[in-house]
Amino acid sequence: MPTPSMEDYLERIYMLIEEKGYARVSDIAEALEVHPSSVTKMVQKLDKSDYLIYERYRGLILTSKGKKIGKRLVYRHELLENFMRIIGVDETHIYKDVEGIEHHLSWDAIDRIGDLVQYFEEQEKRVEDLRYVQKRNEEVES
Ligand SMILES: [Mn+2]
Repeated sequence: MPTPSMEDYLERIYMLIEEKGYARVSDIAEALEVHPSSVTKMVQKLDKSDYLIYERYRGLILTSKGKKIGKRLVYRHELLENFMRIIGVDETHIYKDVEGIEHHLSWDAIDRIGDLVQYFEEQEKRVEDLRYVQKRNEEVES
């Protein structure tokens, strides 16, 4: 199992390759706001664990294992953002909140959140009902 930090890298590398067709050390460093030397270290670690193949002057490619996990990690992040949006979390908090929890949930919990998101998406009325409850709670608080 990848560590939370390895997960952050795999998620970001998968996204960069999806968007640009490649992921350079400098792009990864910029995206994760870390020093390029940290990226090189981690990329070597990910290579050792067979998530990717790294060649100093040719860049990196994800192995099938790396692709499979990267795809799930990107899905997980997007699902949790959708979840936050549906339950009404303010847009300014969503990204940071997801970054804070994504590594700490079981895949069981992720799948159950997936069901819940689907439950709300299937009928707009369910989201409206939730907003009604939230409005009522706000009125009680004030
Ligand atoms: Mn993330």
